[in-house]
Amino acid sequence: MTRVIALMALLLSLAVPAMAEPVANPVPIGFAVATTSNVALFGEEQMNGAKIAEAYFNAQNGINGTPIKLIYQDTAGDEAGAVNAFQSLITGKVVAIIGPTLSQQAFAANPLADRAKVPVVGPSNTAKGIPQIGEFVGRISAPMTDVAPNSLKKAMALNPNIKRVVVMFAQNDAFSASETGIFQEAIKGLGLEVVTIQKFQTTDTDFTTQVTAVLGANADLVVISGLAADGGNLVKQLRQLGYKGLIVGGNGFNSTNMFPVCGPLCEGILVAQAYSPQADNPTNKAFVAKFEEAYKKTPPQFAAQAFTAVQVVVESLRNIEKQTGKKITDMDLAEVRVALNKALREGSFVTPVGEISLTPEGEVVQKQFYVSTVKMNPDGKTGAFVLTK
Ligand code: 1QQ
Repeated sequence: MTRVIALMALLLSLAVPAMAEPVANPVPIGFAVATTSNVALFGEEQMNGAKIAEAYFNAQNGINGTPIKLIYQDTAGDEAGAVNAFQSLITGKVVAIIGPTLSQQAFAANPLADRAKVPVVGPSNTAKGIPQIGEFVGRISAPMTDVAPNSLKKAMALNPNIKRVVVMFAQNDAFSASETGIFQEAIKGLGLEVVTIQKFQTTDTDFTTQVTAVLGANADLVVISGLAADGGNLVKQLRQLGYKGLIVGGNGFNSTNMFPVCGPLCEGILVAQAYSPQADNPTNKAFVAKFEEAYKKTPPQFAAQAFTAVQVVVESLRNIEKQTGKKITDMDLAEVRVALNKALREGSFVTPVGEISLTPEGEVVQKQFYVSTVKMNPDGKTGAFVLTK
């Protein structure tokens, strides 16, 4: 008898690892962005977009009747913070992770999720090489190869006499280093001359050395790849010390939270964008209306991309239920993670950033991009991205 019990216990213990671990109800989706540090200038906009998405999709019956729950984790601004956030979401049994904020963080944290077979949807990672991190890594944020050069063409249309270009970039940030390479190639492709390349750090606050070099170079155009805090201060000091020409900012300038940093001196910066609040599709109209109602302002790109990331996860989970005839919450977590990674690459989604899909490698396919000019309000702290004609 004792031998039978011992045998049964042994069989049970052997069976445990193979036993299905169901997905929780509501369905947990990890959302890991920076809500502290300088990078929170972006993360705050991402959180705003995510909260609208969570309420919106749950009001639309969630996953065919099962609600979703975003599990928020602060990544702060560095790699260690992103790694910790991802680790805790993976062990916290989420079906997918949306995040992190920076490409710099993605290169450190995404391999963890990839090894655990947890799909990652990058909401704002635009450096070259992100989808190639692994099979479980994808993004809905268009790479700067597709987006950034548009702003240079607009700058040339505004000032056909541009010849001498200064390029500046934050050398300690993977996105900025990637984007400046794309800018430099595009500048040469347009027949312009890069007269000097100036480097800085995202932690810098004093840019006197770099600005002096810009003024000495007699440039018609300054092209900056940095993040919102450093980028804003750099623009401010360029203007204060007398630079009068056009300024093109990269994706790190795509936050209205940069406006209080350069204040009235943000006026006129040109920025290429992967989102326009004016985009004419039903999801964007609903998103803009909800966002304006909640926050009394127009949604910025990072909020729209955060909403989009939640949307592609929700719609892919719905698609899995449709295809299998099973409820997500009756399925095994590991099985759902794998099925979700596949479904993300098979769907087509009408989102605030337009109709998008992901390639098998996880790269976003997006059709439309925009260029906007910063217009500051008389208060000198708020302003808007106005589509450049
Ligand atoms: C990246 C970016 C940043 C500007 C996101 C906030 O594009 O790190 O890839």
